[in-house]
Amino acid sequence: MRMIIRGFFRLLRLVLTPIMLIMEKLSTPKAMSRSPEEQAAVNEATSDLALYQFRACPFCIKVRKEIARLGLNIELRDAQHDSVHREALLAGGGNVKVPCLLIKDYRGGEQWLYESDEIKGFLNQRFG
Ligand SMILES: N[C@@H](CCC(=O)N[C@@H](CS)C(=O)NCC(=O)O)C(=O)O
Repeated sequence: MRMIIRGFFRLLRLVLTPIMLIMEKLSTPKAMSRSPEEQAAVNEATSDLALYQFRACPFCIKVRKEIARLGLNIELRDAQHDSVHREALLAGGGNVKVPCLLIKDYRGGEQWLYESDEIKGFLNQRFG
């Protein structure tokens, strides 16, 4: 019975994942425009950020769309299939829950920000 249930959910994921990714592609907004100098400064600032995420997680999609809207180059780290990123998220953030934004500061400190709305709020405040 457990095998059937697991198989059902695997099948559901197989069907839903491409649909969600197509929907994401179709509904991702255009990036806001900046001067080359402004964009260079933003790129420099976002080099200290990384988003731990799953490809087909709706909360991650929400954050990725905001990242696209704000025109940010933030490294995306797959915490679902990449065991190194998964372990790093667990060790640093304390929980394998996504999305989670890793924010590094110039002194080498780290903040692990969970919750899609919190992440969106942070990105908007800093780059919006
Ligand atoms: N309220 C959270 C929900 C995040 C969430 O439920 N993420 C799922 C993936 S879609 C997850 O990480 N589940 C693993 C877990 O909770 O252990 C948000 O808005 O970020």
